[in-house]
Amino acid sequence: MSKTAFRDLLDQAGKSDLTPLRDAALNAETPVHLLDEPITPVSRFFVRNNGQVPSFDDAQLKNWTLTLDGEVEHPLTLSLAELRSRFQIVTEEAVLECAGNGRHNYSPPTEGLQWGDGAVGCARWTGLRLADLLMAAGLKPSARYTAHFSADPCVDGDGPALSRGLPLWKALSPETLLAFEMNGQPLTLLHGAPLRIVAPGFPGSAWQKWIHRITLRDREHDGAKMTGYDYRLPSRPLRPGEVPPASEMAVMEDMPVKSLIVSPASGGSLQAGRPTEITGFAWSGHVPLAGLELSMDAGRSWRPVPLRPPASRFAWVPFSLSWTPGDTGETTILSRARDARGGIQPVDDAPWNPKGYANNRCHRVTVMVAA
Ligand SMILES: Nc1nc2c(c(=O)[nH]1)N[C@H]1C(S)=C(S)[C@@H](COP(=O)(O)O)O[C@H]1N2
Ligand SMILES: [Mo]
Repeated sequence: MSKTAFRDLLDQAGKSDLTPLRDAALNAETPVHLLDEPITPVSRFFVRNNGQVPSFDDAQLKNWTLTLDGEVEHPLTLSLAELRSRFQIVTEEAVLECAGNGRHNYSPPTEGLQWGDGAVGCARWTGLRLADLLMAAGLKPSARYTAHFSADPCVDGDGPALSRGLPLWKALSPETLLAFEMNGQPLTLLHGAPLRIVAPGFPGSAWQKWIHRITLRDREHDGAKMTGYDYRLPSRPLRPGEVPPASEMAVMEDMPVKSLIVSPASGGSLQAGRPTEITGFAWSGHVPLAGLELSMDAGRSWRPVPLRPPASRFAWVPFSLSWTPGDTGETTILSRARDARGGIQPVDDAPWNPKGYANNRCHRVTVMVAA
């Protein structure tokens, strides 16, 4: 489909603010300066599709079922109404970030969508805990990994676009949900209606949309986009451009500590002597966020910024610092977040990997300070 056809689809979905990427599938990111709310509105939430967006008629949505089978004692098939009534319903805020967010920062460039920095957002997710469903079915001792199935085909129509899964430890973690609502509204089609996985801390690829079947497996799942180099990172540091054998690649199970400056917007202008608010968000995956610093001189000096605890364990944390620019001319502002294990955003290059995942290089905005 052409970029203009994607524009029309985004307009129809109320997502005119998004920037479509050049690709055969519908993929669109948020301009970073529009990520200015603690809960990203659905209208501004990025969209990532590995294949075609499926369509479901009213009867299909009404009769939707989720099947749980494989290494379980009692295979189950439940309607949406049964999923809502039989299990505790929980709501949590969590960041959803595409593994490829920030890929444009890699040098040498890697294959894959050339995302800028806006393939991320934080939403309020409502659904049931995947663990509760697995307990209802009863796990066999052989169960090791979940396998998730959806109806979206590849762009060429040949086979499923994506079938990922979760290691059992994550499937059983309380934050892992089968969600049917985003920001208090039923999921929209582009975000996986009527049912999707929410796997906070894992890359977005693990957040399977349009899910209708979960099979428990006795080994790591090997579905579409689970094997080879897809959504995998090397087990050792690489020289930029080095491609190790696939056997040295491991499934991504975490996202790195990261932050974004939302205001001022890059390319904007400020006035010398007049205080301005520098605002943004910081977050991390399974290792808690521990601190944030800003540099108003391109990384020569840093100022710590106090952070509140997140609203939910995997929500992003807003930051704000009042700054009065002194010198006139072009200035680069950087944000650098740190996690509780000493992980810190690199000022220059993030560790290179063949598919360009998990780029957490410091975000920078360049502004003009006028007299
Ligand atoms: N069925 C299905 N689920 C999917 C995908 C997909 O292509 N098909 N893409 C995944 C990827 S790579 C990401 S980053 C997130 C994006 O979720 P969003 O489109 O709701 O922002 O969905 C994930 N779930
Ligand atoms: Mo993704």
